[in-house]
Amino acid sequence: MEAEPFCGDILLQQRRGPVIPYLNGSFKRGVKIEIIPAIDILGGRCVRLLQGDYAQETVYSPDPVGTAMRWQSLGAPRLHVVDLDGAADGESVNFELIREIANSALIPVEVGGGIRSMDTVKKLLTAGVDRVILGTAAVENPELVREICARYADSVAVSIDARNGKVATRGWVNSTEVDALELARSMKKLGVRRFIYTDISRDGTLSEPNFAAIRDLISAINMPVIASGGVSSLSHLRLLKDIGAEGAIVGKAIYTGDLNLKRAFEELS
Ligand code: AMZ
Repeated sequence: MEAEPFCGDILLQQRRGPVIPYLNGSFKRGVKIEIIPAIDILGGRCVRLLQGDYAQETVYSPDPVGTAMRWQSLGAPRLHVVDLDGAADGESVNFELIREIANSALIPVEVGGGIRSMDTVKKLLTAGVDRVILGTAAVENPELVREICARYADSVAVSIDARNGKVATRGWVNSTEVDALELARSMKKLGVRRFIYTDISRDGTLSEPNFAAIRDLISAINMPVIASGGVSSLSHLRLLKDIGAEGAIVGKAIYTGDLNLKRAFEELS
């Protein structure tokens, strides 16, 4: 069935940032990598959690919009914004802040956390968000993912958030027995064209990414994969590029200064 027209679609097309077509050859796997600063919002502030644990929060700024502008001014090609309240509550909680970031930024903004309905997807895309990230919905409501992709496939990424290879949902508080690779394969069949893989046990630890899991995912699905969790040095970014990740999300390391973001953009973007 053909999707009915949506008046925000034209607006979206205009706002959408540079496209990196992956499978038609203009994005060359292993040649470059999109380095994407993360802005995690909890209670209106910019925070980092340790391994996604809401009880282990470090506040880095009271001003997520200012933080977004800072990463943009250093040369970020895209921003990764997570509504942590939203992920826990199942709805977009920090919507006004996200709208402000999307409207202030000149670069594309991807957003995850609490996106569990078509209405929320429309609201975010209409507010200027470039890409919506679906996590819990992929496990709990695959039919919704299919419907969203039927309409907005280029503006969707599914987040595979895994602990020991099994997917966690609802702010990562809920552990499931769903296998990460199986979920990715089934989402690809539903029309998902891009994935974000987060290794929860690495997230916020400044350790290193789970290279093996990322490589396995890329070879299992042969689709763009953005790596997340533990990315904290230039050598991690180089290796992720070499194994064919389309992008890498950098979080704690850019807030602590462990990773020199400007240099990373210059060398690898
Ligand atoms: O840190 C966490 N506890 C956390 C987190 N960063 N919980 C969820 N998320 C992110 C996922 C994805 O980007 O990595 O939120 C998004 C998924 O949200 P949802 O509501 O779709 O499961």
